[in-house]
This record gives sequence, C-alpha cells and structure tokens, in this order.
Amino acid sequence: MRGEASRRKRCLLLGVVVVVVVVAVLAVVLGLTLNRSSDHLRSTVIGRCETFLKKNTDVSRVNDCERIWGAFEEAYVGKDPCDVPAEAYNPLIISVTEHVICNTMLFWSKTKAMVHAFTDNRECLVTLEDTLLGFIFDELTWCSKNGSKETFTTGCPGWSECQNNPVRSFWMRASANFAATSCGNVSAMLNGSLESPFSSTSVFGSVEVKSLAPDKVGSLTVLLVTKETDTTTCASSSFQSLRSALDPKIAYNCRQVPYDQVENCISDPEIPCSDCL
Ligand code: N1C
Repeated sequence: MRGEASRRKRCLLLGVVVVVVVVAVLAVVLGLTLNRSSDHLRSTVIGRCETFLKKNTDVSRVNDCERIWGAFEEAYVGKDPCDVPAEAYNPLIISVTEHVICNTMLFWSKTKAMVHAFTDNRECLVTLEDTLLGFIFDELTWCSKNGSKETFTTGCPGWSECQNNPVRSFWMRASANFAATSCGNVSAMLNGSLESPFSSTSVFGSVEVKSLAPDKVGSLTVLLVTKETDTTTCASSSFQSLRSALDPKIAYNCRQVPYDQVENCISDPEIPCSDCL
C-alpha cells in the first residue's frame, strides 16, 4: 500500500516537472520569436536609415539613425495599440533634420504605385517616401501592448479596427509635417479612374490639404491621371470639397494627365519631367 502511494507521488511529481519544463520551453521560444520581431524591425529601420543617408550626403551628418530608432520606439512601446495618437510621434519628427526644396512636393491619394514608379527615377518631384521618415517606414507594420516592452510586426490592429493605431497615427503625423514644411507650388496626383478622386477622409484630404501653410505655399495643382475610358474630369464635384478644404490664399489648379503619358515617362527616365505632367 505504502509502495503504491509513493509511486503515485513520484508520478505526480514527474507530471509537474514535465509541465514546468514544457511551459519554460514555450516561454523561451515565444520570447525569442517576439524579440526576433523587435530585432528584425530595428535592423530594417536602422538599415534603411543608413541607406538613405549614404545616398543623401547633405543630411548624413545631421541625422543619427540610433537616435531616430529611440524616438520612434518612444511613440508606441508599452502603449495600447488602439491608443497611440499622432502627437506621440512628435519626438520622432523632431529627431529628424531634412532639407526642403520648394516647388518639388508631390502629394498623392490612391495612386501610390504609379507615383513612386514615376518619382523613383526622377529628382524633379519629391513624395513623403522620398524623405528620410517616409523612406524608412514605408510598408512597415508595428505595434506594442499596454505595459509591454515588446514590438510586434504581426497581429497589429488595422484601420478598420481602431483609428489611433501606431501605423495610421505615424502617417498622419509624418504627412502633416511633410505638408506643413512644403513651399512654393505643390502638386497632388489623384486617380481619374475613381468617381470621387478626392476623399475628405483620406490622409491627403484630412491632413495634408489642411496643413499647407498659406504664407509659404502659392498653389496646389491637382494632376488627375485619366485613362481614355474614364469619365471623371477636373469638373468632378469631388474637387469642390478639395477647394473648400484649401485655404483661399492658396491658388487651386487642376490638370488632366493621360495615363499613357505617365506610363511612357515611367518606362523612359530620360524624358524630362516637364514633358510628363
Ligand atoms: O490616405 P491617402 O492615400 O490620401 O494618403 C496619401 C497621402 C500622400 O500624399 C502621402 O504624403 O498621405 C501621405 N501618406 C504616405 O506617404 C504614405 N505612405 C504609405 C499617407 N499614407 C501612406 N502610406 C500608407 O498608404 C498608409 O498606411 C495608408 O494605409 C495608405 C494611404 O493611402 P491612400 O488612401 O491611397
């Protein structure tokens, strides 16, 4: 009887040990995976930052990639991923120094791929993704959790789940800064295949148009990229909302640009900008 009881005790002890070992292994594996996603994002951010600074030697001495990473983490680490406001990125914005060239800023909405195919080979126009911050964070996803030190790159809330998510708030803040620092005559490439190319809820419509400084920006020209079969024109009622969102001191222009012409310029970087848009 006593032997039976001590065997049961040993079995129970063994069971407890097995459970503890399994839990410990799981914790280590999970911990490593989480850390790996943190480390992976960090190396992507630092790597892209260094690539940008190597190409743009005029700002390489005044920017510090490690400092930028630190200011970036400060915005969202340890916070509820649905409670990161755009202002959380203020320290990140301040940590970056860029030179602005007036008359080159190009905004876009629902034309991202085309715009970048166009600006990648040309210096005449600059989008947010051609600046240090936009270049670093383009297409990346990140978030953390309340009280956590971790960064996650998957399972983060999307635009439909909550508005104040770390990625959306970043683009709102970076876009506001890009527009507020713009000067001279600026343009926006919009999609003529849509019935309403201007949306007042887009980042362009809700943040950038309103952040243009009337004492620095002379005009905003909409470049409406249209295909032959498109029915939307510069006369579209959607541009009425743009005009009412724009400060009346800033002149408004709209020009229809044939899609084929833009495609042609994308495939031949030798064609001068002035012949493209
Ligand atoms: O909402 P949108 O376009 O009008 O935003 C585009 C507008 C541009 O002029 C940019 O300067 O706002 C800026 N911007 C980006 O640069 C950017 N890069 C990547 C805004 N959003 C950006 N993203 C992602 O694209 C962002 O995560 C969000 O999901 C889309 C917005 O694209 P949109 O609706 O075509």
